[in-house]
Amino acid sequence: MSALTSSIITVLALTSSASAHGFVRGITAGGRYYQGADPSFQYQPESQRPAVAGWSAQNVDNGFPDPVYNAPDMICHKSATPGQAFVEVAAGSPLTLHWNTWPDTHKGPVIDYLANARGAFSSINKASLQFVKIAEAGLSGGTWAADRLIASNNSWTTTIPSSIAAGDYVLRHEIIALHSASSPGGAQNYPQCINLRITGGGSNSLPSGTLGTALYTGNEPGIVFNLYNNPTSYPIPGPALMAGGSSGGGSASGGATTTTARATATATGATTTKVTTLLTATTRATTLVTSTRTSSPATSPTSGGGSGNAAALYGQCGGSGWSGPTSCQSGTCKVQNPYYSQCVPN
Ligand SMILES: [Cu+2]
Repeated sequence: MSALTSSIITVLALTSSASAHGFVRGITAGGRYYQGADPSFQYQPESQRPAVAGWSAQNVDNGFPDPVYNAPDMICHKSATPGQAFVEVAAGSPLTLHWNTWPDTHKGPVIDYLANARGAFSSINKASLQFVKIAEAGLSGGTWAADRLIASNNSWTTTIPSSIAAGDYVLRHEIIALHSASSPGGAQNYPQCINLRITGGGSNSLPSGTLGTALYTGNEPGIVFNLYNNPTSYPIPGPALMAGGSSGGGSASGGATTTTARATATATGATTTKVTTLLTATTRATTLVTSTRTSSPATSPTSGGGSGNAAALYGQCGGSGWSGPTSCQSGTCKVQNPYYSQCVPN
């Protein structure tokens, strides 16, 4: 073909590969579902935006911050500001992050970092957060972590190390897409920050770590990487995994099984039974992480589970494309914007 035609095709290919990625639409921990920061919240007046644990950012395009690794946008995504709520999770227990979607072209690692919040969530200075890597997964048995995430209904489960001290923290959950990473500046980082209130635990309050602007240089072999020559190994970038962190984890079924075991404490052997066999008998939370490949909002669980098909307080109850519950276990379903209705207190 002509040079012109081929360059047009190249532009189109680049455009489409950069058009459909995702964000964390919800978090499950301790048997509860928490709403994430939906980028479409920014279309509503500030006073009416739902208070959520996820940090909001300028990612309505589902995109990624510029690959400038020492820039503040690399900390928690573009122009990110702290969430106003938090997810409560016990040290040593799993937490599942539900992405709205993830394209199978965007292969790469999934990494989780934790930083001590050093005060109230509302007054966090993101530039001073010091992150410690608590979990990492790259290429394992020929399968990319991002593909395992897709296969788990676009969800990823990480475990809070049991040594972490009770307190307030920020989780930096990240997928790095490597489809254009064969040269510097081509990797796409998708950091998503979530406020966590950790309970129980040990004595490690993560007094120090790595600034979000110093996690990567942009030139290390895990950021510059050729995806297309059948690699058998992949060097996960970033600071070292903490002692007691999890490597290669991210099984959504692991988290679901634990959640199920907790939700159905009387069901003996729940933790050893296959999740698929639990599907018929247990909670909506289990259904979410084990059901269809595409992350349909219809499978969204609700806080506390149970209670039939009604959404929990602060859960989603409507919006464009929404096929989940449209009634509320408590409160009233309020239209927040064309994309999101939420159960709010009466
Ligand atoms: Cu993309």
